[in-house]
Amino acid sequence: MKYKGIIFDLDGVICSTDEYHYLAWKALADRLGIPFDRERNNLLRGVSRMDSLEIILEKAEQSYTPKEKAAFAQEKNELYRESLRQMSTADLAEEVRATLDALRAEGVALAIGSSSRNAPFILERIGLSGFFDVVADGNCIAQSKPHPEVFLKAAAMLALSPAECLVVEDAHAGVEAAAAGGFDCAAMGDAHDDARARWHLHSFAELLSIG
Ligand code: B16
Ligand code: MG
Repeated sequence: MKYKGIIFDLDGVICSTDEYHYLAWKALADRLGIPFDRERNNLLRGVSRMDSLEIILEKAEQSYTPKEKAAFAQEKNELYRESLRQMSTADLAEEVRATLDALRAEGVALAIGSSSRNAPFILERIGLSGFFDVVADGNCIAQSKPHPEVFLKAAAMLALSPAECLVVEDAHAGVEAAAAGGFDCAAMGDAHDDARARWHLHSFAELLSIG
């Protein structure tokens, strides 16, 4: 492994909470009579909660006050956290756990770089609280992906430069953020074919065969 550190996105890379995000946004959009489907949901990957809400409201026939928007975001988050409560260590794939352990054994520093404010709760549910050397998440940034702030913060906390780190992402917004910050990126899932990524992973375990 030529990288000294790896910064992992959380939702869609370490675990799959993306379906829970979709179902919670879908419930809110249905209640408000706003068209929303899985294709539009892909636009929300890696994007902050309030920015996600704004994307959904682009299809609304009326405008809403900041106070109403804050209430909508809270409503969605409560539904989403209800789903997260059902998660357990069984939601961490064996392949992911084994790959993380192998990377650690190689001496690679491991970080989380997530837009989510629920990242600490998710890590706790899947048994990874305290596992990563560094957790940079939605609670410690002002600008979410595609801005590179969360990855730059994670690299700084690892005391590494962007050139020494690899970012692993499943969202186009995240691949864009990695490129903007000067990081090499390994893309998977929805972002697999993103041309801005240096590596294109079919599986998480393929990380072990990178350079
Ligand atoms: P929250 P990631 C992102 O996490 C999700 O991909 C995105 O869909 C979500 O809107 C965002 O977190 C904010 O999440 O509402 O929990 O703060 O992919 O950057 O780990
Ligand atoms: Mg993601």
